[in-house]
Amino acid sequence: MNSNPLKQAYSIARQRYADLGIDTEAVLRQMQEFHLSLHCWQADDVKGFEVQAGALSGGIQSTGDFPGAARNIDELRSDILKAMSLIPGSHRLNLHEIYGDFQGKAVDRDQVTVQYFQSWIDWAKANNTKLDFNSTSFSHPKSGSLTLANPDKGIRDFWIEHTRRCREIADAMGQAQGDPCIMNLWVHDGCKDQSVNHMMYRHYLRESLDEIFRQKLPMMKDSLEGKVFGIGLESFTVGSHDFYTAYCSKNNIMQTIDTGHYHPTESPADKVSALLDFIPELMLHVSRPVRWDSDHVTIMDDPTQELFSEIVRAGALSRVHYGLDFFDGSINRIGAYVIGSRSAQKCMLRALLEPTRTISRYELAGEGYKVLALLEEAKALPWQAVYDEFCLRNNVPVGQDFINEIDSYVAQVISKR
Ligand code: RNT
Ligand code: ZN
Repeated sequence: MNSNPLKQAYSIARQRYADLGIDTEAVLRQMQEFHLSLHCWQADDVKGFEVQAGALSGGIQSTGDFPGAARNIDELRSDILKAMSLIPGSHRLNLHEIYGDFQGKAVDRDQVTVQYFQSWIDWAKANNTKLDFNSTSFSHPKSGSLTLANPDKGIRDFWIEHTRRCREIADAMGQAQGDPCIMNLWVHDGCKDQSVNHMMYRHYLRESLDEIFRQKLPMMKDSLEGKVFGIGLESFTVGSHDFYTAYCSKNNIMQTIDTGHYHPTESPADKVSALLDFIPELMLHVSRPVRWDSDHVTIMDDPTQELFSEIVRAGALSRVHYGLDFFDGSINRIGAYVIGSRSAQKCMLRALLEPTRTISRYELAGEGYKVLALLEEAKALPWQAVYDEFCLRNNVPVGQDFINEIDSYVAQVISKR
């Protein structure tokens, strides 16, 4: 794209925002410090690299069989780097335990150690990125419908051991990168149908977590992710949002808000200010539920915009970790990363460009219509010219130009798979 008209558009936008007291240069600097944590599992439909891998379980599903999914660690790394090259700024990579470099060895989940992630640590360093991590309790013969909350002590202990080891791996990653690695803990535990032992399951989950968190590890941070239901686990979820809100606030632990994990009319954005006075930080799993927790690719929809706006309005930018969590197997997967990431960035950019201080003054003065007026005007301000400028400064394609780049990657790389 010719950069002259883009530069002109930016300078007009800069003036337009300045009239409202917004410094777009300062916002561009904030955008540069806004790091997403790209989830590795969009690249291969949540399969991972375990030699003994079974089918995806745990109540989640990637639908579609678009050709070209990454089949091994080299392909996945190459795809992630391609996607990152089309997203302005610098971003982290969020790994699940099943994406270890197992080198053809069957390593069971209660045997995993950092040695299987050493090549990831080296890769991250070589590519100037940082890692986040997730224990993996799904897609395993012992996954069933209950893991950390299983009444069977043997099964519970197996998953406690797995999670304990994952925390050590996360800590080693954090040490290597000189920045804490966030380890997200999500377990699918629940019941398909009516059940009468809810209190017992929750008690076991609580006990398991207490045991897991007994070990203090300075270079990792835990985050706990609840949800409403999973496929085949529709009637009851042990680790519900309420359960983790209570657990996290009592234990001063970070909580994960996955935007697909609430009732359809419940607002994930409204959790931000409700939680942040009680828990230290938040992790996001930005996703897009379509009728259920379908993990469609993130777009600039109202719930996503509202979420980022609430974070900025709360002054909580640096207390939130920005993970993505979608996995659509029905479209080009690099395209999925690029669209989802750029859309999340655009929502953040719009949030940062909001004339919040002025709106707040109106609100406190009881000038309701002016609040509404500015919020409505802000929607149509030329934020897109600022995003284009952000892309230009980061040497990544502007607008739809990334489509050509993905097309040539398909021709040169993916079509040969
Ligand atoms: C499932 C949770 C969880 C997973 C990943 C793969 O509903 O959102 O975060 O998507 O761990
Ligand atoms: Zn999630």
